[in-house]
Amino acid sequence: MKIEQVSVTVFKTTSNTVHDTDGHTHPGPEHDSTNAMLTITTDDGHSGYAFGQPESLRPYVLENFIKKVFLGEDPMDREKLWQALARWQRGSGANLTDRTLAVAEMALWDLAGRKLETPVWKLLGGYRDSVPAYGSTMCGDEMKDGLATPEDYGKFAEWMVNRGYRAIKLHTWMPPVSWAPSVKMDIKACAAVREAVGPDFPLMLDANHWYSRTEAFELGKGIQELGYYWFEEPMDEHSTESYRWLAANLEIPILGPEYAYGKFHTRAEWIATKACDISRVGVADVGGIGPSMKIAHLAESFNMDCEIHGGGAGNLAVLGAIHNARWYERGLLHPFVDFDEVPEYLNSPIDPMDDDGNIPLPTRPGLGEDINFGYIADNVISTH
Ligand code: LLH
Ligand code: MG
Repeated sequence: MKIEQVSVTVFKTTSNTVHDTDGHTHPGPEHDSTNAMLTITTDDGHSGYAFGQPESLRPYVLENFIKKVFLGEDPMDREKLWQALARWQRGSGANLTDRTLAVAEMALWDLAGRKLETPVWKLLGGYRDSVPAYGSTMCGDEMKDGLATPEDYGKFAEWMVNRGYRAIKLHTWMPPVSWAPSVKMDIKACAAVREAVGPDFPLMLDANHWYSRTEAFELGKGIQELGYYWFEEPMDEHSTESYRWLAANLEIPILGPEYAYGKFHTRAEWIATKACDISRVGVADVGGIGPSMKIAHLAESFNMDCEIHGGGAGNLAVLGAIHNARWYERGLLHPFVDFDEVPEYLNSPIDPMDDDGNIPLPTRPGLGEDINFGYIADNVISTH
């Protein structure tokens, strides 16, 4: 079996979220948006699919890197193909990103699963057939009845508990919110949520990512008194030493790194230098499912949990195959956004959640996405 064709379909979608000037997601007016589907097909008629941002799969990237590495190769040689792409990143002039690697590698996994008629999480070695979810809020805003005040967070937390979420993570206010960041306001929001959900409900905080050490320390102390379960990314993650200092000075577990570059190498440094108590990986952050599994296993060797950043098919596959992660991150949630609405390019959601806060692992072969090929065909913007 050889890869015969690799192509990208860019198509129109509808979105009701927007990004601010720091890249945070917020509710917005309904507007046209775009998505891209990478398709890999073999000489014996098998296909694999994965979705990504059109910019990560633009013609230059497809022609100069993905096709050059993939065409004519056995799609089951995932490690060989991933290593070839990962090595090429250094000399790619920053064109080949971890996000591109992740989409390309996920399409290989999807192809393998479809060919073998098995879900990817089972190919990886199944551990569980469902996973509890935590509700992960959007960052704070200045919208009336949105996430503008500590009381708004408290009210929304009550809604999340009633919806079934098994834990809650707050993203609090960050620039460009006019008065943010504010340690005092973050602690007030965390206190309002604790008050709303009671003393035993698991809560986590992912606050402004650019606090100083002293600010991070003050905030960490505040939420450890409120019985929060983990403290995530309060400072720039490229300073491992700052996190080592924070972890040494606080009792609350420090989780990370989430966005720091360097894949498993960076996670290993954080664990070895005691910069974190819980490791962190997301398939889009580290270049795919394979490297995510390496990181989860690395953490396991240190008796450490490794919590998964973000949702979607790839992250679910990893969660289905590891034991050292407690929750699926479902979101980002906001009072104005119906997260249960199915995106038009799918026939059913990848992460439906029952009233007890459980997400079943998909039973479809491959990554398990129920792709609406008809919608995509009707809304093509370009193919390459
Ligand atoms: O800053 C943000 O908008 C969020 O932190 C976002 O990146 C989210 O993906 C996250 O960190 N989840 O854990
Ligand atoms: Mg985070």
